[in-house]
Amino acid sequence: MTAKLYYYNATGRANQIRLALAAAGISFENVNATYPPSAEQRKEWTDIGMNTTTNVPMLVLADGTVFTQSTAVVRAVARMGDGGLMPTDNKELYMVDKILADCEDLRTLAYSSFVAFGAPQSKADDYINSGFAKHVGNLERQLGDNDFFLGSTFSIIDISVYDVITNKGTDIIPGDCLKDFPKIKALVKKVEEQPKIATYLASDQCTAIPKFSPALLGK
Ligand SMILES: N[C@@H](CCC(=O)N[C@@H](CS)C(=O)NCC(=O)O)C(=O)O
Repeated sequence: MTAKLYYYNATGRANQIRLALAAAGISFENVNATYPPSAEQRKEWTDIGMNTTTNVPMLVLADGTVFTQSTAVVRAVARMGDGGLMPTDNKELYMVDKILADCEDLRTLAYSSFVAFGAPQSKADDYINSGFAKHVGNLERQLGDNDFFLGSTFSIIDISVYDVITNKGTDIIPGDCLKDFPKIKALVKKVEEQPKIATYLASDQCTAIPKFSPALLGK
């Protein structure tokens, strides 16, 4: 048995978990539901994840251990496998929590700006024209002149930043939304060059999943 990742045939909140699994060397299969999910589908998820709120993305390990809440799942994965993705030093652990929270703020802003999910076009335009840049600027400030957020060591932070910058930025915002952020742009390239990430990004498993598109922002 291999690990199973329950979600949709979409990048979304599962994307950073898939990238972390790949970087940790944990093989997994996607168990995709159609969107929106049916009542039967939700019941199936609830039977496994037990949450009466939300359950997907949900990771079930080969031994049956269940993980829900994407930001907790991504940390759990970083502590597993052979990727060395989670530091042990207290100051670095704070940085992990801090930057993952920064990424989550940007994800939340992006979702609330999606015309396709009911936001007015003016909100999507604000995201494109200033909201995204405000958050990326704050990430770039914290990256500074380092190769990675923890200095020279690639970690779970870089994966989460990569996910949010691509999935909620370069994939959906027309033009070069990183033109004012050369350090984050360089980080994106460095993450893509990590051997396990590069292998995953080129895999059929990854390319089969449709990326988010500018249509989400009405573009
Ligand atoms: N805070 C949760 C949010 C989960 C969530 O909103 N999941 C969405 C997809 S991104 C969903 O469709 N959930 C339906 C369900 O779990 O029943 C997380 O980060 O995992």
